[in-house]
Amino acid sequence: MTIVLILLIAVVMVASASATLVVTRRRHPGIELEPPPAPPAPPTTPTPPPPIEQAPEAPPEAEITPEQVAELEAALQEPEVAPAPEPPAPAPEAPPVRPRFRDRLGKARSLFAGYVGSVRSRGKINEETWEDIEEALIRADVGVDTTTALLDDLRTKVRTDHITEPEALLDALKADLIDRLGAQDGQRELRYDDTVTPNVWLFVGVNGVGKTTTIGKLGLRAKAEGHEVLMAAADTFRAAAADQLELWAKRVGADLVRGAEGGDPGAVVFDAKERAAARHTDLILADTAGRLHTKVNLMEELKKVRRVAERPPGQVTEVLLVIDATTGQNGLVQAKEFAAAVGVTGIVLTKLDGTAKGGIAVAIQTELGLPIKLVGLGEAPEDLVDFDEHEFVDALFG
Ligand SMILES: Nc1nc2c(ncn2[C@@H]2O[C@H](COP(=O)(O)OP(=O)(O)O)[C@@H](O)[C@H]2O)c(=O)[nH]1
Ligand SMILES: [Mg+2]
Repeated sequence: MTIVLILLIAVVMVASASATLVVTRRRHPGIELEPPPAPPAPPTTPTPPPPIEQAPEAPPEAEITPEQVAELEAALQEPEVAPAPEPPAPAPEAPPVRPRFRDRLGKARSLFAGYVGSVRSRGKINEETWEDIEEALIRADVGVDTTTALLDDLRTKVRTDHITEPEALLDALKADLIDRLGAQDGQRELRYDDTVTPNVWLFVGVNGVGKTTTIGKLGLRAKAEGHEVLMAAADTFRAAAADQLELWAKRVGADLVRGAEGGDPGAVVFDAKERAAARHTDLILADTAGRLHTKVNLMEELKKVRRVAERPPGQVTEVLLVIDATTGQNGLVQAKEFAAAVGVTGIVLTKLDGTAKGGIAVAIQTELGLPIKLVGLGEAPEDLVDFDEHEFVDALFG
């Protein structure tokens, strides 16, 4: 009996162990099992599987159908468009910085620097000193007449003020230049009469000097100052000229009046005035075609444009002659002719940043008494700045 009982217990134990083994194998095929723990658990509660450290085996590779291949190829050819990344927040635009004369008058500064250095290096004033000064002024486009006048003044000062040092001589020259370039109070400002509507500013000059660009830059400034601006494309020689002004008008947010190519520029100015008066636009910037001051018929046409612009409503408050500073002494001849024909009220001296030598500013102001109101120190809108004789002369001698 006891033997039968022992046998029975043994059979039960063996059966339970093999059952556990089968269950574990089914759940984790491929896992090497450790020898069954002793004592064996009761047959009803199977031993929990050992913690899995390995990833389960990958399922058998599925076969790829031709449709899937085609789909994949299409996906490769047409890469999924990734959603556009959020555009970076625009960096706050730095306010345009007004350029400094000394940074832009490159050519003029280097020309003067050589002579000034040479005058200083001598330690005394002698004949070579005077030659240096004369050569510097002539080469800087100041012109013979103004140079002679400047030298006469300087010799007188040397005598009366007992100047013996080169440095003091240079200071006297600077003071004289500033004096000649100086305008009377208020003469330098752009003339605007707020009792008339509209004010007309007429821009005249030879080809390519920067008339249209100056109108654009000035338009931005006038708008910022609160004026309502209308641009009149009275340069009817080429359609492209009116197109160029139209671009500026859009940028400025100004009204624009243009005529047919080859049309009457006077008619454009007439229309512009009517429109400005009807819309209470207070400032008309009128572009005109570039013309050689030597062409009599073209200068006559300009006179007519000015006469039309003078008629009411409104009034011409500025006739600005735009001169390219790099043309040197010829700028003086242009100024004389335009002044005689249409009564220039001020000068805009452009491209002082280029190869200009700057002296033409002295000649125009001295010989014609025409105030230089604005100067162009580059192509950007902020590069059109008010003329300042102190800054200009300091830049030349800096
Ligand atoms: N560097 C420089 N270029 C200028 C200046 N003013 C105008 N320009 C350039 O001169 C060229 C002729 O200007 P534009 O206004 O068309 O001359 P317009 O024929 O008199 O109307 C353009 O390329 C302008 O950008 C300036 O002060 N400096
Ligand atoms: Mg133009």
